[in-house]
Amino acid sequence: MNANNYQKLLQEANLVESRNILKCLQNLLECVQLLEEDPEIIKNSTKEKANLKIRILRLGDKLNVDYSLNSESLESEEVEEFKEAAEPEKVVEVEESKKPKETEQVVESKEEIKSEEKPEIINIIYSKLKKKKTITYNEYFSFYSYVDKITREEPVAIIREESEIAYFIGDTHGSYEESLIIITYFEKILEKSPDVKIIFDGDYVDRNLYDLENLTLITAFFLLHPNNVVMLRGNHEDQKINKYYGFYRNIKDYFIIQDRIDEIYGLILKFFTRLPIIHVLALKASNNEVKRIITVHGGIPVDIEIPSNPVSLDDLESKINFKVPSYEHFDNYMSWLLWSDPKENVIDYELHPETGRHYFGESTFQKFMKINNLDFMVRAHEVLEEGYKFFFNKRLVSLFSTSYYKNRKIGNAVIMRLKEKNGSFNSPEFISINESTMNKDIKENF
Ligand SMILES: [Mn+2]
Repeated sequence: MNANNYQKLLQEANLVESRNILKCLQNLLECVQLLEEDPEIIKNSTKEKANLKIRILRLGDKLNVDYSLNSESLESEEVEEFKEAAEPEKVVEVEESKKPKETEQVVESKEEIKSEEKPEIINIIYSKLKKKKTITYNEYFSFYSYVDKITREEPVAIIREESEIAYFIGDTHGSYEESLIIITYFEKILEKSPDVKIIFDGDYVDRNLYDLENLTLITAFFLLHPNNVVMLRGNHEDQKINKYYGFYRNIKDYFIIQDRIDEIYGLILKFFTRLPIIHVLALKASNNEVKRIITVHGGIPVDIEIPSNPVSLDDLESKINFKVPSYEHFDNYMSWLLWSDPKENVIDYELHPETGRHYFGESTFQKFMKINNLDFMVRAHEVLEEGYKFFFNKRLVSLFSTSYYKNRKIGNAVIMRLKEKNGSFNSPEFISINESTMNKDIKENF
C-alpha cells in the first residue's frame, strides 16, 4: 500500500515539475515522509531519500526559499512563504491592480509619499537581509516598486550638504557580507552621532555573486536613513554594463518566474537613472573652518572642446544629461564623471585611443578644484588591494570597499572617515572592513 502510494506520488511529482513546482515539492516531501515512516517500501531507501532531499532543496532554491528539510517543515512558516512565491498569476493581479494609471502616476505618488508612513516592506527586507534570510520575489517586487515611487520625483545630479563627520565607501560590487559589516557599524555610529553623513560612491552590482542582496541592503539602509545616507551612481549602475557583468545573470538565476525577471530588472534600472552623480560636502570643524569635499565615482568633468577651461559645478548642473540608462547615451561630462581615472604622469588629460579610457592629470584636476572652491576629492572605480590610494599630493583619494573581486579575495577593503580633531582636520582615517576593527574604532572614537 505504502509502496504504491510512494510510486504514485513520485510519478505525479515528475509530471508536474515543470509547471507546478509547489505541487511537485509537496509530493516529494510526502515521499520523504513515507520513506521515513517505512524505509522498507523501496530498495536503497537511504540513497533514495538523499536524492529526494537534493531535489527538494534545488526546487526550493529556484523559488529562492530556504527550505530546511524535516518532517515539521510542511507546517512551517517557510511553506506559507513558499506557497506565495509559487503562485505567480495571483501575484501579478494584485500588484497590477495596485499600480496607478500611467497618467495619474506622478500626482498620485507625491500625495501618497507625503501622507503615508514608510511601508513595512523596507523593514522586512532590511531585517531579512541582516539575518541573511531569503527574500521572495514578491518582497523584492514590493520593495523596488516603492523605490520606484519614491524616486520618481525630479532627480538631482548634484547633492550639496554639510556635516561635521562624514564616511565614504568605495565600490562594494556585490560584497553583501562586507556591506553587512559596514552597515552594522554605521547603525552603532548613528546611535551615538545622529548627524553623520554616509556616502556610498557607486558600483553596488556586478563582479561578485550577491549583488542583488548588496544593492538591496544598501538601498534599504538609505531609505531608513535618508538624511544620513547618500547613494551615488557608478558606471555599473548602467543597463549596458550590468547586463553583461553579472547582475542581470544573477537576477535571472534568482527568480524562476521567467516572465517577471525583466519587470524587477526594469524597476531597478529606472532607480539607477535617478541616482545622483556628485556629492559636495561642506565639512565643518568647531572653529568654523570648512573643508569642501567632492565625491564622484570616476573623476572630474572635462570639457573636451576647451579642455583648458575647468568646468564649474554650477554650470554643469544645468548642462549635464544624467537621467539616461546607459553609457551609450552619456554626454561627455557623464563619461568623465563615471568612467575616468586620475593618472600622475598625465599633465592635462588623455583619452586612450584603444580602450577609450579617460585619464585626467594633476594640472587639470587642480584647476577644477580651484574654480569650484574644493579642497579634497573622493572617488572609487579602481580595484585596490590596500583599499585606498592617494593621488596628486594627497588631494584626491581613490577608495575600494570590497576585498572580493570576481568572487576571489584580493586584499584589504576599507572605508574612510573625515572629521576634525582638536579644532582642525586631521588626515583621512581608513577603517578596515571587519567586525573587530570596527567595534574597536567605535569604542575609541565615539
Ligand atoms: Mn566603477
